[in-house]
Amino acid sequence: MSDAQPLVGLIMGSKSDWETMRHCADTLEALGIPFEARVVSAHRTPDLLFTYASQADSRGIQVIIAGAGGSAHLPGMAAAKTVLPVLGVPVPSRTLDGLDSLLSIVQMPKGIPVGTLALGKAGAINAALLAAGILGLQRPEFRDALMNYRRKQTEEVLAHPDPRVQ
Ligand code: RP5
Repeated sequence: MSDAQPLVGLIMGSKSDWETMRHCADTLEALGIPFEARVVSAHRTPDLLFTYASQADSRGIQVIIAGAGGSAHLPGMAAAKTVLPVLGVPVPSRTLDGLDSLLSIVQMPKGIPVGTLALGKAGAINAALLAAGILGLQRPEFRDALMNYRRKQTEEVLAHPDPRVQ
């Protein structure tokens, strides 16, 4: 992680979410986007969540990415305390395979939006890419990093057209 002012606040409900959310952190790092990573639980540390979400804007955070599993209130409650864009990543749960996480994050009532990504690793990576797109509206270096990421991804597919060859 760099010493630069974090632009993305990457929060998650538990240390156990890191196995999924580290893919988001890796992608932000690859794109050169400064971020901070914190465990902030809607249920176990509700006061910390309120403080974090309500102060993020004034601390210079521009996008919040919130990953949570089970009865996953973290993204929605964070969104309730800030007008920053909040991207929600449903983390696979042990009992219901993450369907609980997905439904509790995606099904926000009107008025307080959460941009919900796919369940698990794909959502974690895509949250970072979407954050790059948002930040890239003002910061051309992040837009360029995103375009470069996608160009490499396309080249990688085109370079290996035969699915039987590793
Ligand atoms: C949620 O409860 C977390 O986001 C996590 O996905 C889930 C389980 O947490 P642990 O019991 O593993 O700490 O708050």
